Amino acid sequence: MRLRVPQESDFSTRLRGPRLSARVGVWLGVCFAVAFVTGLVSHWAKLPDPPVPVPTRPVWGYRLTQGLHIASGTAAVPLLLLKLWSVYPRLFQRPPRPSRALLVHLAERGSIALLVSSAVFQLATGVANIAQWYPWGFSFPGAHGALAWVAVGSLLVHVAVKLPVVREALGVPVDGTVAEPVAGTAPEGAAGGSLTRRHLVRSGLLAAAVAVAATSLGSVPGLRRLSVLAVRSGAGPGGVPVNKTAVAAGVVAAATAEGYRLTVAYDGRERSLTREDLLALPQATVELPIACVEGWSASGVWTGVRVRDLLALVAAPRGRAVRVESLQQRGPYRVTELPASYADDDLSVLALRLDGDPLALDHGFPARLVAPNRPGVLQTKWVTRLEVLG
Ligand SMILES: Nc1nc2c(c(=O)[nH]1)N[C@H]1C(S)=C(S)[C@@H](COP(=O)(O)O)O[C@H]1N2
Ligand SMILES: [Mo]
Repeated sequence: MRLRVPQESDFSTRLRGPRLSARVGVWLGVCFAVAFVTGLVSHWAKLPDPPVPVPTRPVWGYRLTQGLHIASGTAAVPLLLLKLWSVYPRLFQRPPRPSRALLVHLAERGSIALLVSSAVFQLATGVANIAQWYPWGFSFPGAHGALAWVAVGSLLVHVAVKLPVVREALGVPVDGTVAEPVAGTAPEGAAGGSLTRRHLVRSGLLAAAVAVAATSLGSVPGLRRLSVLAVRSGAGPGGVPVNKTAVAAGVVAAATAEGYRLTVAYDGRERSLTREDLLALPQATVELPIACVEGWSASGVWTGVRVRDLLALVAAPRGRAVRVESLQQRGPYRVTELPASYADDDLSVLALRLDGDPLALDHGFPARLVAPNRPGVLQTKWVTRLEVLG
């Protein structure tokens, strides 16, 4: 047998072709659009000083948008695999002879290469981030956020180039026997065998639904047990999962020390409070979710001192952002900035209790920030200093 490079026409299954690719592509486009928009929302919510304040209502806003972000990204994984399967014989297309047609061909191939590699990069890094596995040297949020623009940009170019083909393919029945009049593609007759294109599209959607259910339903109250592949779905103290533990953050000794103080500072004035002092101040009880960027979320009933009551102790004016500092010595989230809209909000508390019990060490004992409609990464645990910014 002689080995040779295959040609596009060697791939003879009649399932492949524009009618399949276009239909899978539409669903994939929906997933990428949802992921892109919710990703922008997340980026905005994490800005230390957003040009437009992030609304603090609804309190479950980030829970919804980030849940959608992870669900759409997860659904896109099987759909992207099906889409790549449906088009990969085109890798073996012979380029035209040197001419203007070759330049057009290379430009189109180049944009496809960019689209495929950025789409694979986005899904692969997203899944790795959920697993908290970082086999690379770059910052995940930075790279994932930048490549989102590449993916969406090359997706728009791809849709524009393919629009005539897509419209034609969507205009004919998915399994009809109408000849495929699109140049450069193998003819698509009725799909052979018992597997039809309709079955294939539905299988892709079913795989997407199963992937979402297996990973994301843990955040929907009452459905946690359906979420067999969810990360951190085992409920922690008070029904709220634990992300980074006190041991992993290296704060056990500092958080349990007699000498623990919360310091509130503004303009040279400082107040230092023990946990007992904090418990003696007027307490507020709020029901707010922890909504992690990784997609899981859980609601808790938190009791503690309103942030704005603490700021009043040093006579800080309203409308100021607050620097929130953790006992944690290392890590990107040991210091966060609480924009003014949150600092002023009735529902923003320095929580001392969860579900009526003293805060668990892993949930941020002696005190942790909980604010409405706020990304989980910024709900700082083991808080030791609040500094009102000038
Ligand atoms: N100091 C500190 N606070 C932190 C973190 C951290 O690593 N260090 N992780 C954040 C993240 S990513 C999330 S999702 C929430 C999780 O809170 P929980 O573990 O109480 O559920 O805490 C946030 N607060
Ligand atoms: Mo998180």
